[in-house]
Amino acid sequence: MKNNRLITFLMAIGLMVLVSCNQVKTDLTQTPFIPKPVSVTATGQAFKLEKTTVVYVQEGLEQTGNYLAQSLGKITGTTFDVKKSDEVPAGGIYLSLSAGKPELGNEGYELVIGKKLIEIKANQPAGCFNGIQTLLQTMPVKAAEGEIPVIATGTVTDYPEFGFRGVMLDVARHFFSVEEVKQLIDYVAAYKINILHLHLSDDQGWRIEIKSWPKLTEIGGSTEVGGSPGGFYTQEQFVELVNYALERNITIIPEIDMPGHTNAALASYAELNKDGKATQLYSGTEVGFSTLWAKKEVTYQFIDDVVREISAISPGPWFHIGGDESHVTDSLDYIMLINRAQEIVTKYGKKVIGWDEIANATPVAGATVQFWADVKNTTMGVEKGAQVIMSPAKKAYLDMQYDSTTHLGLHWAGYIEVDTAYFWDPASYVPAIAKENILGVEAPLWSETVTNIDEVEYMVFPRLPGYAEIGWTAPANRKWDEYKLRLAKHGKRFEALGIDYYKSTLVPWE
Ligand code: TNX
Repeated sequence: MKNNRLITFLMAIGLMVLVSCNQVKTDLTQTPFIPKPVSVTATGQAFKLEKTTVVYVQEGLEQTGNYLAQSLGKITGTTFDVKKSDEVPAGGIYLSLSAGKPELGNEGYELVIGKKLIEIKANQPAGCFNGIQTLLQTMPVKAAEGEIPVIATGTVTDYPEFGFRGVMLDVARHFFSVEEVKQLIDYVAAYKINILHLHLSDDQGWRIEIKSWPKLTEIGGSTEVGGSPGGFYTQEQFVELVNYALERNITIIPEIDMPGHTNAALASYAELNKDGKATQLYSGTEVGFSTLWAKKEVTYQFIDDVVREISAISPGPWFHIGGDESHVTDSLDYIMLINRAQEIVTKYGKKVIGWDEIANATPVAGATVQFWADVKNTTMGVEKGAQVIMSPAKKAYLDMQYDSTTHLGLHWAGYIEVDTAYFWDPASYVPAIAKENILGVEAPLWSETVTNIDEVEYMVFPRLPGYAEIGWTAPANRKWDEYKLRLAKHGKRFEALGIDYYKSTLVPWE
C-alpha cells in the first residue's frame, strides 16, 4: 500500500515536470531571447525541426539562407537544403523580403513560427539575418543525439534602438589570428552585434600589411606586449575577415591610431620621426609617449598611403583615425594633423571616426567622436556637428576587471561587474548628449593583458550580451532583475560553444 502511494506520488511529480517542460517548449514568450525583442506573442503549439526541413529563400537571400542552413546543421549534425522560391511554401522555413512594414527599418524583422511553416520577413537581408539569430535562440546550440528540436509557435516583431552596435578588439597590444577573430565574430553575431572595430596599430604593433610601406609589418608587426613575436594580417587575410564579418551582418571598422600610439610605425621608418632616427620597438604597456611629427610632409604621404590602401579593402563607410592620448604632441600640431588626416579620409570616400579628443580639432561633416572618458570633449564634438559613439570606460570597457579578484584586465576606470555593465542607458548617460546625436554603442576590448581567444572570451562573456541588448532594446524594456534570469539561461549556450566565461555570482546560472 505504502509503495503504491509512493509510486503514484512519483508519477504525479513526473507528470508535472513533463507539463512544465512542455509549456516552456510551446510558450514562445518564455524563450530567454537576448537582446530582448520589441514584441513576442505565443500561439501555444510547436514546430518540429526535422532532418527533411527545407530552407526556402526569395531571390537575393541565398547567402542568408545558406547561413541559416549551416547554423541548423551545426545544431543537428545534419545538412539542410536551401531552395529558391518566390511563393510562400506550405512547410519548412521561408526567408523573404516581404515585410512591407517600414517601421522595421533596415535591420528589423518579423518571425512567424507556425506548426508547419516558419517565416522570416524583413525589408533587407540584414533583417532576415537578425530574425535568424532570434530563431536560433529558440533551439539548443547542439541537439542531443537523435533529438528533434521543438520550437514554440508564435510571432516575434523586432527592430533595434540603435543602428550601430559594436565591439572593438585591440589586435595591436596582442595579436589575434584570423581564426581567433572569426571566432569572436561568430560569438557576437549571435547577439546581433553589427560592428567590429579593429584597433590595428599602436605603440606595440602594426597589424595590417601596407604594400607601399612594407616595413610597417616587417618591423612594426614583429612583436607585441611582453615581447612575443606579434604578427599581422596580409591584405588578403583582412579581406577574408571583412567578408566573413559581412556574411554575418557585421561591418569591420579599421582603426589606425594617430598621432600618438604610433611607436610601431616610428620604429619601422626613421623618416617619420622628428629627429630622423627610428625608435626602438616597444613591448611595455605605457601610453602617451609617441607621436607622428605633424610638421613633416612625409607624415601626410604616409597617412595618405595607409588610408588609401586600407580604404580600398574596407567596404564599410568608416575609417577610424584614433586620436587618443597624444600626450607628447603639441596641441596646435595635434589639430593640424587630425584635420589633415580627416581630409585624407574624406578624399578616400570614408567617414571619420576618432576618440573623443578629436573634437579639439575641427570634425569634418559626417564625423563621429567616440566617447570613452571626456564629457567636455564629447560635448564639444556634438556642438561642432559630430555624432557620438557611446563607449564610456566606466561602463563599456571589456578590459576592465569584474572585481578585485579578476586575474586578467585593468581597473583604471573601475571594476565592471555584469550588472554594472548592463545598467546604463546611452541616451541619458551624458545629460548634454541627446539620443539624436548618438550613432550607437560600442564595447572595446583593449588587450594589454589579454593574449589569446580564451582570455578574450573570459572578458567578453557574459558582459557582451548585455551591451548587445543596450544597443538593441529600448530602455523601458530593460530591467536587470529580469535580464539576469534570461542571461542565466545562456550559460548553457556558452558552455556548449566552449566559451570560457566569467561565472558572476550575480547571475543565477542554470
Ligand atoms: C585607454 S581608451 C586607451 C587605450 C588603452 C586603454 C586601456 C583609449 C582611447 N585609449 O590606449 O589600451 O585605456 O584600458
